[in-house]
Amino acid sequence: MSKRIITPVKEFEEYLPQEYKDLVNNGPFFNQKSAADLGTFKEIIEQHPHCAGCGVSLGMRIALASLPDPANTLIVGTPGCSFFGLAQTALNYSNTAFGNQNAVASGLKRMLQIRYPDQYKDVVVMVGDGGIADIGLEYTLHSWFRREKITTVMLDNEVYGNTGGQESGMSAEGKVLNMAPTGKKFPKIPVFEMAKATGCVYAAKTTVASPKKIEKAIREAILTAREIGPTYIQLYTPCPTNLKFASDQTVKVAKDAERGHYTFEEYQSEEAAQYLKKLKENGGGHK
Ligand SMILES: Cc1ncc(C[n+]2csc(CCOP(=O)(O)OP(=O)(O)O)c2C)c(N)n1
Ligand code: SF4
Ligand SMILES: [Mg+2]
Repeated sequence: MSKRIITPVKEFEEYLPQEYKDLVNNGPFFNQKSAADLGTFKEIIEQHPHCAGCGVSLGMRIALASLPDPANTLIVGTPGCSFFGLAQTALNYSNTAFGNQNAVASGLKRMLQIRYPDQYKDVVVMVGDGGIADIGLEYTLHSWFRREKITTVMLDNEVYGNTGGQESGMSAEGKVLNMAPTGKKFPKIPVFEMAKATGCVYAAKTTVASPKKIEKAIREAILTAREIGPTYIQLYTPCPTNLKFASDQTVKVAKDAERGHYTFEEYQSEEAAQYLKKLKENGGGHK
C-alpha cells in the first residue's frame, strides 16, 4: 500500500487545509508510533465528530498509535461512533454495511495475501459493541471458526452510541438507557469467552485507562494474526453522552471498571505463546 493514496494531487495542494497536509506529512502513515507519542503527531482531523470526553475516540486513537506497521495495515470499520473518526485518519480504511465487517475483512485479507504473497498485510477490524455482539455476531464468530488471520477490536461503550443510546448486547444487566427505560434484562454477551472457544489464538480485555496494556495487546494481537490465527481485543471505551457521566470522568469511569467488571484478562493459545516468545527472542514483538 502506498502513501500515494493519501497524498494530495499537486494542483490541489494549495487549497487543502493545513491540518490535512499535517495529517499526511506528520500522521502515522510510515511512522512507527506508540501510545506515549499521542499529542506529538497529527492523528485525526480536528473537526472530527466525537463528543467531548468520548471513550471510543480515546480507545481508537490509542489503538491506532499502537499499530506495528501502519502503512501495511487495513482498518475495517462499520457504522457506529468510531467510523466517522476512522475515516478521518491518514490510514488505509474500508467501511462496510453495519455488522458485515468480519466477512468483508476475511475477503480483503485473502485478497491481500494473493496480491502480496511475500509481504505481511495486517487487516484489523475496529468497530463498536453493537456491530460485533449484535448485528455482526454471526459473521464475527464464523470468521473465527474459519481461523481467518485477522484482528478484531471491539470498542465497547456498552450502548449504541451513534443512534442515541439504545441497549446493546454488551450493555450491563439492569442498565437504564435512553431507550431501555426499565433497564436491560440480561447480562453482557460473553464475547471474550466466545472468542477463546471459537478459535481466537490471542485475546485481551482492557480499558482506555490503561494505554500501555492496549498498546501491548494491539501489537501482540496483530503480530500473532500474521502467522497463527484470529485474534480479539475488547476495549472498554465508556460513552459519557449516553451512559450519562461528566465528560472529564471517562478515564475514572474506565479505571473503576478495571476494579469491577473490566479487570484485565489475556489469553494466548500454546502456539501463540510460542510464537510471541520466539519473536521477542529475535528482537521483534512487543518490548
Ligand atoms: C443494517 C443497519 N442497521 C442499523 C443501522 C443503524 N445503526 C448505525 S450505528 C448503529 C449502532 C452502533 O452501535 P455500536 O456498534 O455499539 O457503536 P457505537 O456507536 O456505540 O460506537 C445502528 C443501529 C445501520 N446503519 N445499518
Ligand atoms: S455518543 Fe458516546 S461514543 Fe458516540 S461520540 Fe458521543 S461520547 Fe463518543
Ligand atoms: Mg457501542
